[in-house]
Amino acid sequence: MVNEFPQVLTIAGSDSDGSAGMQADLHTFFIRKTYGMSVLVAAVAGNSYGIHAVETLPLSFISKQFDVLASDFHIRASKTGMLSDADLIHTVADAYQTYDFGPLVVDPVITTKHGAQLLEDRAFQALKTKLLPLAEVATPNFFEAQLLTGITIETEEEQRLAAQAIQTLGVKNVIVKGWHHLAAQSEVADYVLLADGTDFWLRHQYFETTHINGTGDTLSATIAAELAKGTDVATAIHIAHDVTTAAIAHEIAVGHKFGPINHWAAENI
Ligand code: PXL
Repeated sequence: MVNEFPQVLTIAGSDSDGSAGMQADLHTFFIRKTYGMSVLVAAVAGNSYGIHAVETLPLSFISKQFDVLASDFHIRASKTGMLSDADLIHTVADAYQTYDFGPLVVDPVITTKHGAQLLEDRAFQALKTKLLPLAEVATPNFFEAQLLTGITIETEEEQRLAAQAIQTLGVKNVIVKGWHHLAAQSEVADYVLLADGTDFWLRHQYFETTHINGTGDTLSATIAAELAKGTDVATAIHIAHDVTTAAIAHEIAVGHKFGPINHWAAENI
């Protein structure tokens, strides 16, 4: 009876406005009927206008959170979010190799949704060489996939090549998220390459909205939640795509500028 309920972990930063990071992950774990736990690595002072300050937690405290969770719970899958410096990434990768926290979903948060780079170079290298090789699934956006591979993505063929190149970093399954400019603004095509070499495209309508905070967090958190329940990777990715699309399609009015997506809209998927 102990620890039977599916437990899932986010290793992430807190975003004070609730729209992204750890909060978006926990909203997602809740609607996927999993029990969410969290290792807090940083906190941002954010609102719908942007991020105004960032603090990172002491590494010893981050390690302590891993230790106490491992001593009590059966975490069946995990995900990482914003890990903005190299020491942080090393601490997380070490803990992940020490304990069994299930398959790891890495959301390689390198850029904002609009392509601005968030990571300094040492952190970028640590992400590539330490964290991504541990990933069961990685979920780079269009910009992150280009930075990780050096491939300029202007066609679906180049998107496919980028996914293959990311697999060579040691990632088992990859989803390279599309960018609406590639498809004349009307649709977005995400490319999925599985560990066994099979692949598929997931396409959805492009929604013209300013309420997209937490989109990447929600996609990767849904995959982690589903893996924690024992769902196979391909099905988990399909569900994550449907959840994220539904949450973008039904806007809620929170904040003055860039608002959150709507997790309740995805509750019945
Ligand atoms: O959505 C990316 C993200 C992840 N983690 C934190 C964030 C954001 C975006 O604002 O604030 C803490």
